[in-house]
Amino acid sequence: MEGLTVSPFKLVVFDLDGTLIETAPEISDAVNDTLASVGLPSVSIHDVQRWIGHGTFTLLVRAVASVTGRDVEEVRTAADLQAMTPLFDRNYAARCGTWSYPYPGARETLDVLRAQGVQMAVVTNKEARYTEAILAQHGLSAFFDFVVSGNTFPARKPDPTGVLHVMERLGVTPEQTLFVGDSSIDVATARNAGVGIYLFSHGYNLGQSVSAAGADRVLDNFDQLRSLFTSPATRHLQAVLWDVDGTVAETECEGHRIAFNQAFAERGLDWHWDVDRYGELLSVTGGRERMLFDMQIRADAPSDPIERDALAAQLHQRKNAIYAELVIAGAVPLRAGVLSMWQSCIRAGVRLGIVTTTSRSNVDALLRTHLGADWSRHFASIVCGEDVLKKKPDPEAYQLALQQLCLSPDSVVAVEDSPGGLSAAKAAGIATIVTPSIYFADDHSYVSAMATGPGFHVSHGWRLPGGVKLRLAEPTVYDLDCWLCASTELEIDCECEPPQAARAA
Ligand code: XBP
Ligand code: MG
Repeated sequence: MEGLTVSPFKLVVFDLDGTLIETAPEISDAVNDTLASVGLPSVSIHDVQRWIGHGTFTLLVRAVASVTGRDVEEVRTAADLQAMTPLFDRNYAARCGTWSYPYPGARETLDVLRAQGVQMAVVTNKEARYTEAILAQHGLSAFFDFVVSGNTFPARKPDPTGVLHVMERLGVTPEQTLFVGDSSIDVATARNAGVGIYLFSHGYNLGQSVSAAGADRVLDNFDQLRSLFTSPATRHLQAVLWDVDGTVAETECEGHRIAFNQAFAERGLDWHWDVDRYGELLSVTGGRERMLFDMQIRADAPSDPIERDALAAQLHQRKNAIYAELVIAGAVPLRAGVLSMWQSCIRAGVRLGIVTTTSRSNVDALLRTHLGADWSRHFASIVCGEDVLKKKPDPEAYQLALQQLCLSPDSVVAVEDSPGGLSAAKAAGIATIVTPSIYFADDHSYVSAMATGPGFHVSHGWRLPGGVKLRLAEPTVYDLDCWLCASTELEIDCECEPPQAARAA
């Protein structure tokens, strides 16, 4: 796996309105005070949210154009607008700090970043007199090494001057810098400066959907940002345990099934598992066990149990050899999003484990092919079929992994693809994410999963217990940590009353 060590961000640059502070209510009041004082009708807060982003002067221009039906560019240079500007100034100064508030968790996050030695700045298009007033009103000024406002430099966002200035003064490279904003203007600014960009979905984004703005990530709240900077020692999530077949890769249909059939044919047996029959047989975990189960209905299978066992063992050995050849030839890719989730975990100091009841040789073939000969160094625990007496859905494999990692079940998350895998992890007390594989996609028995989703490469289709839909970008390890914290809280709540999520169902 390449690129596993990434330097942490040394500088975080924040936008202000809609990112750090919810300012729309009082800006809206100040705009309406101004419009009323010249006999114009008021505008809605919804409109004001769409107009925030280019500075307060432009916002006032848009408001006047909207209520008078005049052209925006004409209003911008009109004499009545020039006369209204000092009025707005007075009104906004009076309203500043009345109905605005830092978003939940913002202050705690700034505290964590400061404690981690991360430098911070604000780069906003808001005029300096308002920026300074509002940061001071909410006691946030001291957090920032630099504050760049809309009138600090001749050009404002999306021009990168403000961000580049801060980076230069702090001696920080683009790779070490993260811009956190709420709009496509922030995305353009960050791209122009060559730095990473995360957007909050709680902001305004000129009235457009934030998911289409082209950010590197969409964050739903400050908890998600904070966990980026929280050291592994203080984080809830310590390890993610991965099932292999169906979860890490779709190994069954084009891998194991083909290999079984080839092993049967080589042995001169007229046995063939088609796609549907193999799906039925997957309820039996373990390839050898699966064949023994199927032999019960085969007239040409040996009747003597010892002979039957011996045949199953020989076929299984051959099947695994053929499977390895198929995998090495590239027949079985990793499921989309798995590799980047592994990288995300390793970067965050969250350990990885393999917990499967497939044969060790199969895991080795798959991961050697995709990660290289030294694949095992990325995994702190590797439990395979040979290591346990009872295969999944028995929890033994998960219990063994917890022992090897010296972790309690509440600090790990399992990733599974099937009802049997989910049962195994849950029986070991482990919160489980299910990304159903093709064979188990129609199964609806995942109600006890911590989260269910189509795969780690997609942002849509993720659900929490009770069918609650999640709104996020593609999940990362920080989301897993948040889900784990939330699921622990839900379980505590469960003892007295059903959680909100379950009631909503
Ligand atoms: C995996 C299995 C295995 C594979 C084949 O279950 O059930 O039997 O199908 O591998 P899980 P073997 O994903 O829950 O680990 O032939 O080596 O058993
Ligand atoms: Mg599986």
